Amino acid sequence: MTERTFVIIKPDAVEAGHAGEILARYEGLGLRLEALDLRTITGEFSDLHYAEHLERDFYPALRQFMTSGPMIPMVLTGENAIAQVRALNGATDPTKADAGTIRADFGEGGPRNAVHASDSPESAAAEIALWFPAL
Ligand code: FUP
Repeated sequence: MTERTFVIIKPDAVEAGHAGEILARYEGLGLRLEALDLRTITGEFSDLHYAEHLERDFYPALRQFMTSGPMIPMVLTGENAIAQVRALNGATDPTKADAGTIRADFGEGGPRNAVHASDSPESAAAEIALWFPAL
């Protein structure tokens, strides 16, 4: 099934100079770029993106991190794009991510886990509408 997913190369990975390698790994899955930007967001925009996490104890640190510098949001299209990208990204906690995944290789821990990706067709549609409304 050809589908779209929404992905962010987060500020930690951009700052560390890993954006090109991470993007190459997504392209290596056979996925195609449909939109891409270098963008710094406000706290209010972070609240919209992470609406389901606003009340969580980790959210203030996550919000601080997500507004700390430029990130690369993108839309990727291809066969089983959502599941393929989630598998390549690895577990949310980089210390628990399988060897060879993006988070194991580039994540540090806490909110600094290198990447974000949609976890369902519904979240992909909502995130693409929020970040790339022209699509
Ligand atoms: P994921 O779907 O893998 O991005 O994970 P979540 O939506 O559960 O979490 C969103 C972000 O919050 C993660 F990328 C990292 C951060 N987070 C923490 O900092 N601490 C936690 O305990 C859980 C998540």
